[in-house]
Amino acid sequence: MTRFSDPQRIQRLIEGLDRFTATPGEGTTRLTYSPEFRQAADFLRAEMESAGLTVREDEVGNVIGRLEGSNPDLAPVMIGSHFDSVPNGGKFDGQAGVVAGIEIASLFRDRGLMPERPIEFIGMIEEEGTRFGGGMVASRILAGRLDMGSFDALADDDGITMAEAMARFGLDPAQAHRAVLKPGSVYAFLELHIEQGPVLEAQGDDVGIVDRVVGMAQLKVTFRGQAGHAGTTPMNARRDALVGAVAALSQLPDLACAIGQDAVLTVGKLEVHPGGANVIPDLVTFTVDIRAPKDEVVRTLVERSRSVIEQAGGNGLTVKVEEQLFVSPVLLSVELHSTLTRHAGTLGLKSRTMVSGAGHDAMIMAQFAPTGLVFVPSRNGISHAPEEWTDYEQLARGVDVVFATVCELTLP
Ligand code: HGY
Ligand code: MN
Ligand code: MN
Ligand code: MN
Repeated sequence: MTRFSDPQRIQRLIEGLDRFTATPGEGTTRLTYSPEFRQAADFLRAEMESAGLTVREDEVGNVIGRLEGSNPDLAPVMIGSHFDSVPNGGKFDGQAGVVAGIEIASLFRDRGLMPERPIEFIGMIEEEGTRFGGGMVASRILAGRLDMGSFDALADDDGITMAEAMARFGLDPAQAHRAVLKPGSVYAFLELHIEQGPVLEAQGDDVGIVDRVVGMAQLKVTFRGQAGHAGTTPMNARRDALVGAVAALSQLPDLACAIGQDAVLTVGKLEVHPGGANVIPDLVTFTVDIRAPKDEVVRTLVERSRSVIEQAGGNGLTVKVEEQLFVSPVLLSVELHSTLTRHAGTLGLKSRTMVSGAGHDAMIMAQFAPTGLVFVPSRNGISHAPEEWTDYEQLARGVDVVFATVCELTLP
């Protein structure tokens, strides 16, 4: 079996990056523009430079390394993923794809390979949306699919807008529009990502070559009532925001079960304000994450969720439903899918075509440039948790598939 990449080098990068977390010992928590994020960006810059790349940070904080081509005017192949995380997540989600890029850059350096077409290696911000909501923010900016006014609208749980957070990070939000890529400025986008599911491991496959990504929507719901004393306010005189929210929450999962068609619905974030045991809550916010392979199923589930939520309002409670993200199902490049599959075969690897139930920057970039997405196995299918794991040998095999494909796309 042909092998190119070095599992030990990959391990050193993954473990090096994993030092930068707000929750050491309890998984990876790296919010965009946080101190840990700055340290991780500095680490990536240093590693990209030692891999022989010229490195810049763009106007929104993406870290981009460039390997110049003998024909620098050609649109580059871009390889990468994100290096922000969910709360208490794993050290492979997104990071494996950024590390894969650096390993590929090292392979080009070690082998003295001079591409004709330039190659760019990117570590992206805010794919998870953990801090500012929605998600896939970097790729939506790059692909020109995020309104530039969003930076004043998106805010974290402390009310710090993305624009303010950018300024504190040393960026100028007024310059963010310069991060938007010109149409045609990326020849192809390739992302390596952990599967985050059980299929590859269960089937004994080495890699998954993704041909489509399910559609997804994310809602932010706010119930507003009146705070009050838990002991002196009669039950019939309350405007308890939590009662309204619970009435809605108790019905939402059944909507997904009823519609079927592989639809899923998750309420992952729930905040009760002010959070005192003896205070009637005046404000409850929660998120609703909806996904399905078919666009109309996502749309229907969003609408049904919205009406259940709104019906739980009234009786003195006001309800607000904000749609923070809506991305239709995406088909990835058929040509890149077959190139990646062919190289997996040539490398003696077992591959399978897969649909992705997880959203990825690739699903946004696929609307901007031919895009390929390669999965490597996740142990027990676990992700978005500290137990997330992929053997470095397995990761190296995925890197080899991307490396062989990048060579085909860029070498003279
Ligand atoms: O939510 C997702 O599917 C991805 O992890 N952002
Ligand atoms: Mn994730
Ligand atoms: Mn991810
Ligand atoms: Mn992703």
